[in-house]
Amino acid sequence: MSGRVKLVLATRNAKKVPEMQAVLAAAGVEADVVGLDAYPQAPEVAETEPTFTGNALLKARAVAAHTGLPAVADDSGLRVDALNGMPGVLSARWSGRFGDATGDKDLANLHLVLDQLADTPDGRRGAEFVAAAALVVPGGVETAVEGVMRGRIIRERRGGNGFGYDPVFVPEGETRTTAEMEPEEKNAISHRGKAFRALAEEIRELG
Ligand code: ITT
Repeated sequence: MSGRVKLVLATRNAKKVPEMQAVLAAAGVEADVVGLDAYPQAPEVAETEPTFTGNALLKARAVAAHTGLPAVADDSGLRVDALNGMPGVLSARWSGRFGDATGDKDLANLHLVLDQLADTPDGRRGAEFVAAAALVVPGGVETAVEGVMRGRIIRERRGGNGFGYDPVFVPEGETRTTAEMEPEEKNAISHRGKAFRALAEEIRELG
């Protein structure tokens, strides 16, 4: 088959739609990607699974069923070696109700991790961002892939780009945090960039 693919990206995070479009375009895949803004009635899916892949599949299945279109969903987070892989799937809500009350949950999450690592020496501050991306075709295949970006957690925030834990994460082989990089630079090495690129080949097949 050949032609333009129409896809729904199961997110209300407006930044992810152009990111996915850019990855697909760079891979030479012609696709129209729309976010959930185009489907206000789409169900809210709780991320109840213990793995990133499980949660990405839950979201993609629900959106494929609702829209009747191929759906892509991602789930991502930070795994810190010295915290036995936490916050992991709990990354977005690590600081719990305290984080809600501060008005800047991302900042509260980041400071909690910094405090937890306060006594961890520089040589043991390894961490990785992980992203799972799932593609579900109604009545058809389900595919899930994972992307990882290794790095370390520094002691103070640096940089104003990105979101979440970016200001304290320095990728392997870099001196800058991911918050000090341009979006294209980060996409080229990031967990989500890798996962979306891996899925691009599957999406090409739908055309
Ligand atoms: P949707 O679920 O609506 O797509 P979200 O922003 O909540 O949007 P995730 O569940 O995928 O996205 O992200 C979980 C958390 O992991 C996020 O809140 C961040 O704290 C962290 N995280 C994931 N990717 C990150 C990145 O590239 N840079 C910094 N933090 C990241």
